Amino acid sequence: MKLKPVFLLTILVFLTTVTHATLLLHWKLDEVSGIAIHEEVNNTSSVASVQGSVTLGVTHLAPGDGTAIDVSIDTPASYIAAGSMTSNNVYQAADPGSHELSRTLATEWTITAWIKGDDWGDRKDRNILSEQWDFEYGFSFHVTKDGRIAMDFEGGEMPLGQTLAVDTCYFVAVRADSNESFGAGLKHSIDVWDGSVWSHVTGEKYSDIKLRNLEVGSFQGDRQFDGVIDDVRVYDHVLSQSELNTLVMLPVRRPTGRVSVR
Ligand SMILES: [Ca+2]
Ligand SMILES: [Ca+2]
Repeated sequence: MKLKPVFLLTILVFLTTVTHATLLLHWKLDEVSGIAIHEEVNNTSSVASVQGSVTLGVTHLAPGDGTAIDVSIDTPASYIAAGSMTSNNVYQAADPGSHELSRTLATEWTITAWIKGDDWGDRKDRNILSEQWDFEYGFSFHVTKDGRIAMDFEGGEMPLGQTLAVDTCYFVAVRADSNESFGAGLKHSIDVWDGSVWSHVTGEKYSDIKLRNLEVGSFQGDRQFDGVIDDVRVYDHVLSQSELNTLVMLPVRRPTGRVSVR
């Protein structure tokens, strides 16, 4: 059979335009003891570490097996010191020294996590993932004191996302794309899955982020999350809606007994 040139061209265009989001950092938070937290992509348990009184091994929020962590606002601050990624993609515990030596996610990126809050009712934000904040860099992905999901930058803030209830499991994501993939002028989307329905809030704000001195569950040892956090991910691309759907789908138990993801 001879393939028509137009068909071959279609295949070529397809292969060159389809890019998959690369998962850069992934903390499953499945530890049940100890102080080392495994980072899946770089396959290391030597970088991220428990600070303060984090409770390990609580019931997972993300689909599948494993566990999650419970962080609190108690003193001393409880969170995961989640390390840095340098510009040459080395994942390390130590501060790379300056923001210029840190990996920059420019043009597009995605952060995702599963959360279940005990309480929002305080004057401070409840951080899910943050980057060290100094000079012109830093970010804080958090829930505000009135229960709204937010992404805050040095020098800017994306408009607030959906209001979340306490004691309720949510998958939350912030996707950013300076190329306006969410519509004309729209450079970010804050996404919430409540177990049955997606909510999306899109807006114009965009900022590059750096992967320096990341913290899961707090912001510079303060503004801690109060509740359960599970399966935190950082991608170097914008996830599509179908990729988000895949992340929130429950595993299907096949007749063979094997578990797979739909
Ligand atoms: Ca987990
Ligand atoms: Ca608590």
